[in-house]
Amino acid sequence: MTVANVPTTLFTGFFGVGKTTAIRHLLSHKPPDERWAVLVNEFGEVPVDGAALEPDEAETDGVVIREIAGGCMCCTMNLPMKAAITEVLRRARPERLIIEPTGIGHPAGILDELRGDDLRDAVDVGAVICLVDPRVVQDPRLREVALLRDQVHLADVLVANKADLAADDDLEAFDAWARNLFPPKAVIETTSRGVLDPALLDLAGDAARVPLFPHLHDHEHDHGSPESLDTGTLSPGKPIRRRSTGEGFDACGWIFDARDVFRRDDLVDLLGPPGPVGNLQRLKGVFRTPDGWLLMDRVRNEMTVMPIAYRRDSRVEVIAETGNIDWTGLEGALLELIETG
Ligand SMILES: Nc1nc2c(ncn2[C@@H]2O[C@H](COP(=O)(O)OP(=O)(O)OP(=O)(O)O)[C@@H](O)[C@H]2O)c(=O)[nH]1
Ligand SMILES: [Mg+2]
Repeated sequence: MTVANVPTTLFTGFFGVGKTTAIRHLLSHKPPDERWAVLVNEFGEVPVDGAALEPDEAETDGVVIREIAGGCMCCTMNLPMKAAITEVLRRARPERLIIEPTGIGHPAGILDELRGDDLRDAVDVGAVICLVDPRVVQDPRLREVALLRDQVHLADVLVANKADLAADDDLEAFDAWARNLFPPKAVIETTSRGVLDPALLDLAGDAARVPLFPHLHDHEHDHGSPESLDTGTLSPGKPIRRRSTGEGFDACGWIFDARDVFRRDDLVDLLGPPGPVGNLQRLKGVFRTPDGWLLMDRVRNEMTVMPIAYRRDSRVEVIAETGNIDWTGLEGALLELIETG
């Protein structure tokens, strides 16, 4: 039996806007007897979201999370994306599919793929949900970035997330801007921590929305090496390192042996804002420290550090505008934070 018409929702939005947070919130409202699949594409080669998304043991039931690392799902030529969707549909046979592209994924390419010959019958694409940070609206430099404009333009549902961090005038500006967009949005929401009405997943999308910049995703970039990350060969003090580039951004990720233990406070000083690392867009890491395993999550100059259940290895992924970070220097600094003896 082939899968057919699996309700599918695409979450778009720039690096760190809260896509995964919103998906986690929706997963926590999943009816217990349903099976959902989540496909997450990360820009860098070292996936961290999977570790962060791993639900508590009790919640694992009925949720399948699949990560596609190292790339940009937006490329129409990106066969791994199509293969991953096909595989997750066939193997997990989910009753719902949620897709999170990278922060710089162009939704047009993904939507073309989902509505194309190979997947059209398998999935039923619902409303496209785009998250934005409302603080961006008053910054024309950011608001006018073509990719962000297309993420917004192709969305049926526009959500201002991180309302808790925005000033009242940011939220008012967002509202005025969102209501003036053409064609109009089906739903405009303001929220914090990705709290969204699960009914949005059943909202129909408007397939007639077309991109303003259709050629943006005809870009060239380096998807890095397709080789798998073989963590079986890790040894203490000798991390695996992976780089990828594209769209004016560089990503570098490391995976460390689980026996490497990092000095917690020095780690926060190194990787947190303002920090010596330089101007970065996004940082996600899980680290073993003497106080336990920690998740570090930084979006530009905001960082949170919290305990995490993941225990397999320490790993970190950093994304910055091209040329902003000395990766070898950062690797050296990380290695110096490993406790010895
Ligand atoms: N203060 C605040 N923090 C938030 C909110 N939503 C998400 N965050 C935090 O912002 C950070 C990024 O959230 P994610 O959900 O990982 O964002 P994302 O869009 O999936 O990020 P990428 O996949 O890396 O592009 C995390 O530390 C979240 O806890 C919010 O409404 N308010
Ligand atoms: Mg995410």
